[in-house]
Amino acid sequence: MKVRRSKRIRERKRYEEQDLMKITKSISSLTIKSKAPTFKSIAKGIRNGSYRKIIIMAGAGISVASGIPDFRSPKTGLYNNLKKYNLPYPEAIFDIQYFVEKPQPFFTLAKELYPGNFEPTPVHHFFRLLQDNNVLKRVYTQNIDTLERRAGVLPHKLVESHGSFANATCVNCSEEYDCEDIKKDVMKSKIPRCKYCKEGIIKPNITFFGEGLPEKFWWYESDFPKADLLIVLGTSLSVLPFGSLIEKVPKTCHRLLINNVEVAVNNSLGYKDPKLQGFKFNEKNNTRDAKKIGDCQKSILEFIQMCGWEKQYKKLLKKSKY
Ligand code: CNA
Repeated sequence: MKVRRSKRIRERKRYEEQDLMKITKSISSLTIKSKAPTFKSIAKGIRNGSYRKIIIMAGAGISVASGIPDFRSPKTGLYNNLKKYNLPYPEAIFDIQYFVEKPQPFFTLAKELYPGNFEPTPVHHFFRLLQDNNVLKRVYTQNIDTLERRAGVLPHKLVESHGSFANATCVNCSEEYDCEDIKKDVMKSKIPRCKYCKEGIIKPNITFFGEGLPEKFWWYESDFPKADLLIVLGTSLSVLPFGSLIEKVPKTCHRLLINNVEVAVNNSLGYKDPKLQGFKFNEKNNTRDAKKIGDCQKSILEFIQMCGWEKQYKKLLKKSKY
């Protein structure tokens, strides 16, 4: 009798242990289920109003479709096509020391890139759609082509982090000019000179290597901690400090990369600061990073559709006066 009782106790204990194991397993599977967002789930989130403070980080890749080459794309990127400028190193074209001595290569390029020659792309219109739907916190662009403005992104919603062609300044006396004031000279391949001090070169307000970033760039310090979604498009994220801003959003903020190659994955950029870790797309513990690899224009058209903004997009295109 005693033996049977202790056998029953042992069996019950075993069952209890098995139950406990099952519960533990289902809890851990629940943790795994709180997994990362996707391109699709983020679009759905925008559609149902889950994201209301969206920050955009954009780069040269978003303007390639309008005819402006980016920097680093193999074969087509600007850095691979600078032979005609006879530069000591590719970055010299945007180096302030070099510019002051030899401004011609920059102005030859400026003639090609001057605002007015290019139209915004679907990605630029998408920024406008975010703004019109009151979910845009801010667009941070590295681009100098002013296409965000042309798409109707309002000045207070836009941070041109590396400056732009919109205005220009005399490097000698700091007199300010509008881009239209110097356009004639640039188009005639003439170096624009200041009409006040008579000697200074008038340089478009693009941030060159060796110059400080525009005041507005520092808005990121209060913007990024408030974001609930970060969308990064058409950038290699290799220019710092801009590239490091992906780390400035809260840990709970979803981050979506839309680019034709993966960038900044697991500190692939080799940031020296250990806090800069990059995207975690492929890691098991990823709970916030999503990616859509491919042409950003195609991806954004798909995204616009998934957000339920197709009609609005078509209307916007019709209304645009380009
Ligand atoms: P980058 O380093 O050349 O990177 C561009 C990224 O976009 C790369 O990862 C490309 O693979 C990717 N890309 C290119 N085409 C597409 C496409 N169609 N779809 C998806 N992805 C694509 O340029 P960044 O912007 O990262 O570098 C910062 C520099 C570039 C800034 O200082 C800018 O001033 C400068 N820049 C600006 C312009 C412009 O204003 N349009 C043009 C060229 C360079």
